[in-house]
Amino acid sequence: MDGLDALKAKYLAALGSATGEAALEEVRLAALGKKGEISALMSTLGKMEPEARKAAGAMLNVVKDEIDAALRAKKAALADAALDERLRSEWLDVTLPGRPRPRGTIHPVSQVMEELTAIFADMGFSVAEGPQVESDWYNFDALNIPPEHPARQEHDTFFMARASDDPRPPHVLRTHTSPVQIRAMMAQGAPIRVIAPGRVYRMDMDQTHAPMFHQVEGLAIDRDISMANLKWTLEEFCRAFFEVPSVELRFRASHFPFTEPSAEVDIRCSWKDGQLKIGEGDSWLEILGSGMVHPKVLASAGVDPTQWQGFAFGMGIDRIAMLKYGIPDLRAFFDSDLRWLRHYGFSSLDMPNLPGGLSR
Ligand code: 2U9
Repeated sequence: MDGLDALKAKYLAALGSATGEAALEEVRLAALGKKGEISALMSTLGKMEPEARKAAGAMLNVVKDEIDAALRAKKAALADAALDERLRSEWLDVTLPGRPRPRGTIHPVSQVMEELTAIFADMGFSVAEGPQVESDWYNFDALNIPPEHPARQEHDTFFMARASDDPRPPHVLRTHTSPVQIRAMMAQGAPIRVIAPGRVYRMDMDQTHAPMFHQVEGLAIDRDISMANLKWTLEEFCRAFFEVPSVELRFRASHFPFTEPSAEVDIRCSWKDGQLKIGEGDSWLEILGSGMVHPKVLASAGVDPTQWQGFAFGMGIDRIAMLKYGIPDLRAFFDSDLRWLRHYGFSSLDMPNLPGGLSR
């Protein structure tokens, strides 16, 4: 039976040095498996004399039980070690302070774009976008501004470079977002209700003008849209945007090549101690331009002016942002001064929407 002791010692040593499930399984198969050493010894019992068989069988069973117990113990120890390791590696200090709020802020122009998008979306307008480098046809001709029209000069246009022997007219940095509505009408036809917010470019720079600024234009075309619909739409917009219970608008006759009739729109306001109040007072503030889309413009965009009509308007986003949030100098808008951005910026976690409130 020295052989049995050696066998037992061999397997207990193998178990002692096993480091994982696979090694344990190997030892189990070699010792206790159907083709393992213990099973092989068991199968020799049949040929023994009854007395010897009894003694040898009992000893074999003891060794088998000992190896089996050692296997189970080792298995449990490995599982414990694995759990300890997981607990160590996944340890988490739940008493640590929460993450700080983001330090970046939303620029007032982005905030106002979100606000006006929410307001016009609620009135059934979708948002259209288009290229900032335009052909002169989309920027001027399609909007009833032919080459000799004085409005071409008034727009202080930035022209893109062309080869000196290229006879085609140069492309331009769009001077308004109107080409976006031309493209939208050409793509989807009438009826249509869109707003086009975005960057526009004019060669101009002082306290109230920057060479790049932001506009939003709106367009509503249907069979019987009138100035009355324009007035209601703009009043609703101003009331929602300035977050006041009521507003009063004044339409002054004006002229734009792309609308007929045209009107500049003022809003009733007061200035008290340098502070602007919208909706009350004895002053008027010009906030936008508007009118009924010129039949020639509809025709340029492939919309039949004998069947369809509608209004358009345009306003400066930077300007209405300054008015709403009391920002004095337009030039600071694009300086990227962190102190300015922290002062006038908005939390990135507060998305403007009508039910939740536009600005907080
Ligand atoms: C199409 C047809 C008509 C857009 C319009 C104005 C009047 C207007 C200015 C406001 C201040 C530009 O930012 S600003 O300098 N805009 O006065 N814009 S009507 O009319 C359109 C646009 C597109 C197809």
